Amino acid sequence: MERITLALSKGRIFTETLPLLAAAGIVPQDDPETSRRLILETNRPEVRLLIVRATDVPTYVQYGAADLGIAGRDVLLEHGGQGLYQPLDLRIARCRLCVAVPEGFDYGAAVQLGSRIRVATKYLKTAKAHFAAKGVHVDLIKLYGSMELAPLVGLADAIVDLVSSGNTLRANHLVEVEEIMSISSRLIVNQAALKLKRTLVQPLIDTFAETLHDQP
Ligand code: PRT
Ligand code: MG
Repeated sequence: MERITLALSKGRIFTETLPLLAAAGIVPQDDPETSRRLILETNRPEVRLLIVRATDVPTYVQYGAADLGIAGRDVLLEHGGQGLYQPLDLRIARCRLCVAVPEGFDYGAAVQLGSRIRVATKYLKTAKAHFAAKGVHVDLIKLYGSMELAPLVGLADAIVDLVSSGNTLRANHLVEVEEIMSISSRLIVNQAALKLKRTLVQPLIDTFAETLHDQP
């Protein structure tokens, strides 16, 4: 039997993908929040899900360990997208990538003066491209999480991070000073799988597209 494998992360992406899968008649047999299984069977024997870290999804798909995947635009930009076909913006797990600074830090003045600004972020490539395009001098510091802490303890002047409600920034006395881009998650497909498993892959892409089209 020919099978297809979809890689995705647990948490918000899994939760927001469930209705799309349901529209395609796919129901996972386990809940990744409670199960320790990393391979989830579904009600359809030819479809299974891999639960991986959000940043690892493009890698699984690039190398064909998964035929399809769902990943944020933030993650795809850092990965580079090699070997990936990106047919659909699923409009889920939405947020924005922003520059934020401590309350009271005059970002505009620092930029105008041409000062070097220290910026902590997980998104090195995207941040580098953003500041280079604006001609802002920055020293980028790579972190893997909790970027909001960096300005509070003097590690950085600013951060580049994802914001949705803004509660995390507010709780840490940070303010958003620049939106770099809006973010949502995309369906990604291994280019070889698209050709070799077209009879299974294409209908799934089509159903997702129709479901999105029917949403406001
Ligand atoms: O959490 P983990 O370290 O395991 O991995 P991850 O953070 O890469 O995964 P996950 O599941 O948290 O995020 C997966 C994807 O969801 C990201 O790649 C984004 O495309 C998308 N997404 C949407 C978000 C958010 N909204 C979001 N708010 N990812 C992270 N956040 C974080 C943000 O980094 C910040 O710390 O939530 C905090 C801000 O939220 P607010 O509501 O307080 O503004
Ligand atoms: Mg997270």
